[in-house]
Amino acid sequence: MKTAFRRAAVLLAVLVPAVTLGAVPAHAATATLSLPYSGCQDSTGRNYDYVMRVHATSTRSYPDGGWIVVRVWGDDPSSDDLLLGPLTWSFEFWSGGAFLDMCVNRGTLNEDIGGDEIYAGVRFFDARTGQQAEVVESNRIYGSF
Ligand SMILES: [Ca+2]
Ligand SMILES: [Ca+2]
Repeated sequence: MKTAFRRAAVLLAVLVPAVTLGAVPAHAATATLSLPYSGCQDSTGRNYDYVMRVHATSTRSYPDGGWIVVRVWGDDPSSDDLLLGPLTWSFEFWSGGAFLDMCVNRGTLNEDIGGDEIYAGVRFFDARTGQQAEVVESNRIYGSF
């Protein structure tokens, strides 16, 4: 199951330029988690319930490229549950932002009886150093999956 999700996510990855906002402080990464669409089909034709999207931005420069690692978590009082990932997207150049799309099922997001609290942890790695350069936590999605 995890392997299937991972493959879907990697194949659906798209890197597109995002508008750079003047108000964003230098070197501050952001991550916005959303469920923009119902229904998602991976490259093998398998169907899922949702497209889950991370809009990641950073004003840091990555002259040699890098990669982004995403983990989707269910927020809990004691310890958070890893629901999906780690998923990795590589980029050769960085233009300020990227939309990272994944196919997910309701069952993956149903981390609690009743309401669920979903967020993404996003880590940026710089290919020049091979080291983690930035880390950011997304907003929460509250729902009953
Ligand atoms: Ca929870
Ligand atoms: Ca639930």
